[in-house]
Amino acid sequence: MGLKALDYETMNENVKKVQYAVRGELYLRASELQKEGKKYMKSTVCWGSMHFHIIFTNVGNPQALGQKPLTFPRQVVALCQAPFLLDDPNVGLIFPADAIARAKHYLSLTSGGLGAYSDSRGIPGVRKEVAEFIERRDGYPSDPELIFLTDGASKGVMQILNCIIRGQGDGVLVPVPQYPLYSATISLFGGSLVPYYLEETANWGLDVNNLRESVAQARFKGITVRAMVIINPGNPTGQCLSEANLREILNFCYQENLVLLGDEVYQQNIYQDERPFISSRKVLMDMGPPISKDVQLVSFHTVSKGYWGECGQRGGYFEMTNIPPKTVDEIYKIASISLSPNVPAQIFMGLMVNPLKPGDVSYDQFVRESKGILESLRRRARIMTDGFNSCKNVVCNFTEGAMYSFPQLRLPPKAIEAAKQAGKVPDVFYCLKLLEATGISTVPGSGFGQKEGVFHLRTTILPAEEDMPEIMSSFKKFNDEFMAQYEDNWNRSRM
Ligand code: DCS
Repeated sequence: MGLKALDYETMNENVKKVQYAVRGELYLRASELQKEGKKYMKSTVCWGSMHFHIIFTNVGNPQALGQKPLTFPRQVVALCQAPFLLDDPNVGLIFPADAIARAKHYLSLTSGGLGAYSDSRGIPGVRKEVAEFIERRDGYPSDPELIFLTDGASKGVMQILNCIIRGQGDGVLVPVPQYPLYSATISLFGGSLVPYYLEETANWGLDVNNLRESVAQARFKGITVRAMVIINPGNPTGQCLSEANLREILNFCYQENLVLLGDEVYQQNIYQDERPFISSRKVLMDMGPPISKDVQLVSFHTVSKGYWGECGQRGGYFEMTNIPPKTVDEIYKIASISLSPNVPAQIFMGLMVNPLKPGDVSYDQFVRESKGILESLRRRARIMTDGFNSCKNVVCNFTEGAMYSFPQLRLPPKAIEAAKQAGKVPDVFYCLKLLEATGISTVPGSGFGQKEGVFHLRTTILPAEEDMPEIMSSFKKFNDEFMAQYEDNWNRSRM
């Protein structure tokens, strides 16, 4: 019998090519160690001086690291999930009046409650709430017909890239370092990734001259560059783009005829005051015609980030600007193949874009909870940056936004040699040793892309604030010993 379609040798090569480091080798090893650690704990054996316990800082998954969900949205969705509670005479004893009212509102927007498919673009009433949010945020009207709700921002990004990439000759400009959703999806759809490098010494800023250079090189290879991705605030780099920079980018897209994909999932995660978040769409509209009427823009948002951190709910949206109606119809058709985005997640999205107002019964609690999370993230961003910068051979830009710290590791040549001998990329080697020594599970910089010969790791800033000092001191102890060990060897071998 010959090979079958799902035998490894014959399956779709694009699938095999995909790499996704956030759940890659390091994550798998951390999961194994966690299982082993549990065994140790059961037999009350300690590993080193303390129980070995894995700190998963590889994924921006706040609630997995102990962040409590906001109370109000959970109350509303609980009532939507169990609408019979609304008929219970005691419901008012457990749920506040505004949660009850909001649950009734969302149920009235659905056709059959949370157990029924919605329109494939999402519930019209929720898309209207998203449009109103965008209008309040940017000061320009937004059309609900051009907003699609999705299962997390990821699904939206995949849908749009699918519509752009026709084959290997089509290129998409992607920042390096980047969140591997982009590299992985471009591989999956058989397109070409065209990298543009962010400037580490300029706090991961984006230099338009680098873009020109990248496009020129791609064209030389026969690639048609069709779109450009920006991640603002950046993952893994944490930088916030200034308004002036966004203008340059939009001008560039206009001149080069590129669709701009604006990944703005971290728009609420800002930890400095010099560069508040400004959306690509607002800047585009501010620029006026002809640019504002010409540049095609798709912007993405999610309920997974911000102070919501509702990653498991899988709620997102994208908004299209200057996309012709016939294309929108095609995108609708493709969305219809999956029938409907998650309906409970759509309610979370509605609640995120249409939050409580002063005077609502639950308002004070909501503000207390959300401010508490954001202020703590701001402090944690500082603790991490300072911690990394106090380590030997480590330099780290401040996390201006998003949820990550991305320190550079200046690995001694002997460490690079040792990695080679172990058959590992140097930063993978470092991160594995870090994991084994401390339980801190990070992602090597190579998973996001970085300049040749330069090494990083990515960690989230999400571990509980009270655990941070201990995590950073255990990191420092490991790092300084690691660096000293390989520097010593290096110096000795040169003597
Ligand atoms: N865009 C960026 C820049 C992201 O960082 C993520 C998730 C997404 C989109 C997709 O999020 P949702 O599909 O949940 O809306 N970030 C991953 C990361 O780097 N760590 O955790 C998840």
